[in-house]
Amino acid sequence: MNASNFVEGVDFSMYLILSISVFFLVGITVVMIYFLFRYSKKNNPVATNIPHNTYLEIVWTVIPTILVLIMFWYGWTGYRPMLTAPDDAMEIDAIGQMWKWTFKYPDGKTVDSLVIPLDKPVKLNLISKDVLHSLFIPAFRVKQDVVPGKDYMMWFTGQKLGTYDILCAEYCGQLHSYMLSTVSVVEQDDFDSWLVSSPDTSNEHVGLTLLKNNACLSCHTRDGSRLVGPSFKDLIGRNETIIKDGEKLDIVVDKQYIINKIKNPKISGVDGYQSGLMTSYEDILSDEDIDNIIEYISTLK
Ligand code: HEC
Ligand SMILES: [Cu+2]
Repeated sequence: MNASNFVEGVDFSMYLILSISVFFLVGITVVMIYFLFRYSKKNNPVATNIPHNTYLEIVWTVIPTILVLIMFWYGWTGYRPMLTAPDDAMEIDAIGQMWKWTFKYPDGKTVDSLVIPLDKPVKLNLISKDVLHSLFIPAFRVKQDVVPGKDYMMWFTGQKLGTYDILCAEYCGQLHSYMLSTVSVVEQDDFDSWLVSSPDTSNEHVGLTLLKNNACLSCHTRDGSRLVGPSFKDLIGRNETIIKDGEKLDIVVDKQYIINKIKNPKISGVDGYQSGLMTSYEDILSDEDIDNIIEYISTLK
């Protein structure tokens, strides 16, 4: 059984086009080498002038036309079913942001890696929070751009139990290659119990869970090392230079500064870091969430 319902159509047209191409590559090369000897000056001292050959010209027009149409036909029939998802498909939001995939199920369950039931069509609504991404599941033979402000979707049916890679296939900045995830195809029963289970975050600080779920840790570390953004370690009370309205300003980081930064990151930049990468979390995090984040950050010493 193939990993998804699209493997057969995509692979067939791939192998068809590849075989036709290999056939002509080898065929033309062989004929070319043969002609090189057969019509060399030694073997064929007097050249024949052939002005026209209607029969040959019809043959080399009609045959390639048919071949191209065959390639088109199988390419199209492999691709067309991808354009319309079945009505009974389970809809999941797939959210791309620098540099993390997040998947949100109809009941609100939000996870980093996709889990889907065997033999059930799944439709992913592709949403980008910032720049162009592209959701690519090689084993399923599906790939679709994720464009901010546009409603794109992809659908598929997982037909073989297993775990398959998910990648971002559109260069989206420095840590593009970190946008890895997986899709696990499981039995319906296992899916049902997985869906109602909640991940074990009981002994994790709420603030840390929030940092993980909102991709903050793709850009900020907890151990003092520099990533795309400044580390959260020793952040509160840190003396630093920020850039506001084109001017440098020395500040001491406090709670209010962090709140402003999370709600409206573009209001100021941090000296030595590229600004404009962080997007606003004003509509995503509640004031309570932000309090929890700050409380957690203040423990990072
Ligand atoms: C795409 C990368 C990215 C993500 C995701 C991101 N940030 Fe940032 N953040 C940055 C960069 C870059 C800076 C520094 C430049 C600037 O201020 O624009 C920054 C600055 C900050 C600052 C100010 C730090 C300082 O030293 O002044 C805070 C606080 C912060 N981010 C918190 C967060 C939180 C909380 C989240 C998640 C809810 C988050 N960031 C998500 C890239 C990111
Ligand atoms: Cu990406």
